[in-house]
Amino acid sequence: MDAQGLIELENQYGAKNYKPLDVVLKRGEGIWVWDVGGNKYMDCLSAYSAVNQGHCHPVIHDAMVQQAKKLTLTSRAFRNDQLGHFYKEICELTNSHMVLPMNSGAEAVETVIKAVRKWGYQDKGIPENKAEIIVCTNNFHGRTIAIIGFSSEDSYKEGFGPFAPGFKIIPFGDAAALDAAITPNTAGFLVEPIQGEAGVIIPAEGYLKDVRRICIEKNVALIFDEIQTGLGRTGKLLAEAHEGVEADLTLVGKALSGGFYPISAVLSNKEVLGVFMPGEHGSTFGGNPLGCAVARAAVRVLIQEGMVENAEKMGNYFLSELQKVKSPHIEEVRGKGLMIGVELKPEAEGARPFCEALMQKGLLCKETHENVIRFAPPLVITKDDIDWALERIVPVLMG
Ligand code: IF1
Repeated sequence: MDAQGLIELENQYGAKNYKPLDVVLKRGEGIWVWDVGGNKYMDCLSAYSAVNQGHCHPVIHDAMVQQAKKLTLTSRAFRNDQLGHFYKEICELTNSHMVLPMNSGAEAVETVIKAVRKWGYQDKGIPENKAEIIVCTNNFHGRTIAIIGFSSEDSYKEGFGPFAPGFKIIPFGDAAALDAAITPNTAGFLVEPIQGEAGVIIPAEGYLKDVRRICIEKNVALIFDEIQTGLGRTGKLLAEAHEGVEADLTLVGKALSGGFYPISAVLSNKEVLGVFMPGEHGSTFGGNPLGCAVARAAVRVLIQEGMVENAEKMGNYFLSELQKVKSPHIEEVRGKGLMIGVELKPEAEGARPFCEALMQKGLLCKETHENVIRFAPPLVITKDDIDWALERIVPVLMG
């Protein structure tokens, strides 16, 4: 069936919760994807940083196939021979002391909300049902009812209320606002080190250090949502490393599986995640042997193939070249590693037409918040690949 036929099937049967570009993809390899018509594109979105290792990485593929022949799911009523290895490897890699595996990023966020609230009641002495968690404006942490309830984006909330109480919103990047917002009932502060969906918003140097200091001083659990910024995307294994800080709890997902399988995790010191007693939390697929085998391979290739260092080097090159583009449409070009945003001026009338023009030239990227073009290719990209992309991006930006 051709692209139009497949699009019509989607339109006939599918919920309309997305407005995708009209490109129907059939195959992916590394940074490249092909549509059903055989046209080739460079993927500059990486499935929102879930395919950092490149599409269909052979080592991760083989790990998945081998495990899928042996054991895929047992429930956590029993143990499996992949979980302990995954725990040890991910904790040693991230200097964590405890881990709780889940499936989607949103589930990891929901998990950390439960853990931090219980820690607040049990260890900090917050009165029952009074725990507060502070978040930032323009946050994106997922799509569940609790999470959209603390979004500052009305379009994510309209029609879905009522929402969970116990959240307070402060401006992103403003450590003084955090200090002022903390009360004796504050259990945690949940923040993306760089806001992705908000349009690659990078806080001023020192912000992460300041919020780390404030949370220690006031005994508030610092939670970094690294589901998008983590696992090499910003040129460090975790974005927190840019300021040499460590959160109390770190959330990872997306590229934790290299795009092969939904797996996420809450990484923590023992003090907070240790609050869970048997039967208090879990999920059918959380910690399953197939997901763990895939994650072990995905993390192994990320490190062994130098993808984190490559993201830093290629990101610096890509960003510096984009910053040279003297386009009348550009407001700002910003980024860290291979997490780059090109913000357009309001008079450019939105980023979507630029993404559609780039698609015609063989490059797939996505607008965010109307006027930002996000460039986030797989971390295996080379300088030649970036030059190929720039040959297409510059004329579109200058158009
Ligand atoms: C969609 C956005 C990106 C995330 C951070 C948690 C989650 C995400 C920082 C939840 C997920 C995805 C969700 C996807 C599109 C994409 C997205 F545009 F929605 F905001 F990346 F920027 N924390 N982000 O970025 O993880 O439950 O999806 O596994 O909902 O359309 P998830």
